[in-house]
Amino acid sequence: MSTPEAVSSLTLDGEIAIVSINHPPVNALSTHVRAGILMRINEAVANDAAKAIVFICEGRTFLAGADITEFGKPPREPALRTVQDAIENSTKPVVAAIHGTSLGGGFEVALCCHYRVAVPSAKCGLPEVKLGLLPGAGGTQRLPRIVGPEKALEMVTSGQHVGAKAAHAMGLFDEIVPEGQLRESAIAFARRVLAENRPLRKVRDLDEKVQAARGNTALFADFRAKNARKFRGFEAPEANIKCIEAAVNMPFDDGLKRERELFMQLVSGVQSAAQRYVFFAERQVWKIPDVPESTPVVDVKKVGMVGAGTMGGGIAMNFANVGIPVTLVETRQEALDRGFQVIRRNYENTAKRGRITMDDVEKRMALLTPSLSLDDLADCDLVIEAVFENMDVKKTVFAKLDAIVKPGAILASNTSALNINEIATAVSKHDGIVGMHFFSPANVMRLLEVVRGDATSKSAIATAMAVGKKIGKIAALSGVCPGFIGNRILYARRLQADAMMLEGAMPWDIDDVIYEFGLPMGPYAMSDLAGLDIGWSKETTRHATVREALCEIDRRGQKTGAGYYDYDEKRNKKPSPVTEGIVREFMEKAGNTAREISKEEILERIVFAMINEGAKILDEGIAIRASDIDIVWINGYGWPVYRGGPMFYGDTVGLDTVVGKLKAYGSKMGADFTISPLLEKLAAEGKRFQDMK
Ligand code: T1G
Repeated sequence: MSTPEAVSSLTLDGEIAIVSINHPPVNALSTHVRAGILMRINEAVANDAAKAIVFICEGRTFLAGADITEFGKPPREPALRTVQDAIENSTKPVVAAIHGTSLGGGFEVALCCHYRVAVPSAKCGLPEVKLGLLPGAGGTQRLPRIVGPEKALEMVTSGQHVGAKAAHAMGLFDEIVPEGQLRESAIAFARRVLAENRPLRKVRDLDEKVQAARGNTALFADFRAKNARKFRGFEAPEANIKCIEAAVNMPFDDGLKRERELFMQLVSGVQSAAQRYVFFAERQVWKIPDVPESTPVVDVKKVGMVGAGTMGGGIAMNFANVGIPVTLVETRQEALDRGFQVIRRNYENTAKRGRITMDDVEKRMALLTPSLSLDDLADCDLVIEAVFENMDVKKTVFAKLDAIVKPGAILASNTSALNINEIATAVSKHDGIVGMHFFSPANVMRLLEVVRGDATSKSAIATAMAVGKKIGKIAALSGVCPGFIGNRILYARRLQADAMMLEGAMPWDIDDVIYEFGLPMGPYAMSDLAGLDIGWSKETTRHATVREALCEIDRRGQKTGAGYYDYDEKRNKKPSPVTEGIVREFMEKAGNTAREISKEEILERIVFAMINEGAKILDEGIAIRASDIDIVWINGYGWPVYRGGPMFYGDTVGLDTVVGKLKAYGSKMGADFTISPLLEKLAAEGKRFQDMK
């Protein structure tokens, strides 16, 4: 445990006092950091030689916020408010010198300084909403007093970081100083403040922008309406909006009280606990116990992509987006042409939305090279295969690649479920084979499952993970099993959904429960979106399932205007009497009499089966840790982050409840259903997945 003296310092440069904090890795406002700041500010104010104060941090960033690890523990003095009051009420001007990312409580401290200067690379923001919180140290009251309520609403509900130039334009930073000259520039700025006899400007006293919006109820109503879909199910965004309303309609100190009250509600709630858990889970997922950070990685300068279809094209875009050239190989010119047309159209659509320029589009397209020959991949450092999901086809491709690629090249399969170990038998050097399972659309979905075969080398694993990070994915390592982590749990979910469909719950009844729980869509709407005919063929279909029956009458999902649902020309879905008839036909074939299935049973049988499958995945060592499973389902399937993921949700419900309910449903869960021994053990011991180390 550190001490206030160890993490803080006070030095004098002539008449300017410099208070500095040094608490790696991000100068989080832990207890002793707060005490250190308070101690040094008070010393500087009491020191007659000091006429002004510069507040600066060492290391990679200015204060990056409250110490998230301290939430949920008893509060310890000094409170952040005390530190802020000492700064804001200082009799000497305090200048914040900002670099790195001044975020959350860190930026709220900066807003209590009288002036703020920053280097061009600096960023600021109030990202508490991403933790299921709100800026609880006056941020919601001070921010709108500088940038106005409209911009404040955007900033606190998105948690976006704002770059120095924009922050300066909005008045959050008073001056941008040269990169690498922060300290001396801030001292010079402080001297100018003294020389020009500038006031001790307190943000809390700036009322003009909030008064101008007073009584403007439309501002908040419109903002709520515009964002209703995005904020669905979340508690924190609405609490943030209420705080900005308080800043507009209440005196400052009353607004602070309102902010505190709403903060305390959030910080003690399940949603914030879930989102803080995910914050750390997103950092844990990169850590592989037996593949240390020192593991050598292949420097991927050129990528080969076998297959330029939906997946191959989407995957290639990820690399072009970060300036890595890709050669895409197809077997037929028209397939290659179509693939490139789709990529270009995707980029042009992004440009139309203003997220990139047309110049970016051309630069990225120029990094993509079409080819009809695998021989063109001879100099690639990484080759990713995304051909038809058939083992023989994949093995044929890998056998050809084996004879072409250079020594040390990594060969990856984008397979969503097939056995990497079997694919590896097609090549001479097995240790370079790894799974890299992207999620569709591959240029959008953040998740990458890296699949470790029995022979996959540590370097291949480390390379795949590093590539994932480079292209902006969140990568989770999986062992080999059908469906790896994500799809294996998806299968468990689908088994329960299909069973209940033949017991009396229509597809839309089941989808509605899953949608209300917080996922973007339920299993049947998801199937319609992806296409019901993945893996289906006219030649082999046997009218054995509702899905086959739908495909047989050309109801293959959204792309044919009908699947489980009927779709209008704008792809709005509605329940289909045709599907209902087919479901009833199969229900009778199964000898079932339709029964009313409660929403609770639908949710529990589906979600508890997912948790149970996750426990098996953990127990078999397919996933390293429970939180990796949660990262997979949040980033690959849209599990609501405010519920932390299926494993965190199991902990929330209580594993004893999960086991008890699964036992109560008994044979309804299916003849092959078994409860995970690990789940039973944890439940019996009153433990949580989070308690496993
Ligand atoms: N508290 C504790 N640990 C933190 C932390 C924090 N605020 N931020 C980062 N870490 C750890 C992180 O777990 C990792 O640890 C290491 O630092 C490097 O982080 C009252 C209530 C600053 C942009 O939300 O966004 O203030 O894995 O890998 O990619 O209103 O960290 O190495 O052991 O992410 O360079 C608000 C959260 C808090 C900022 C740097 N602040 N942090 O990114 O490094 S709530 C935030 C970040 C609050 C007040 C409210 C990022 C970063 P380890 P990293 P990075």
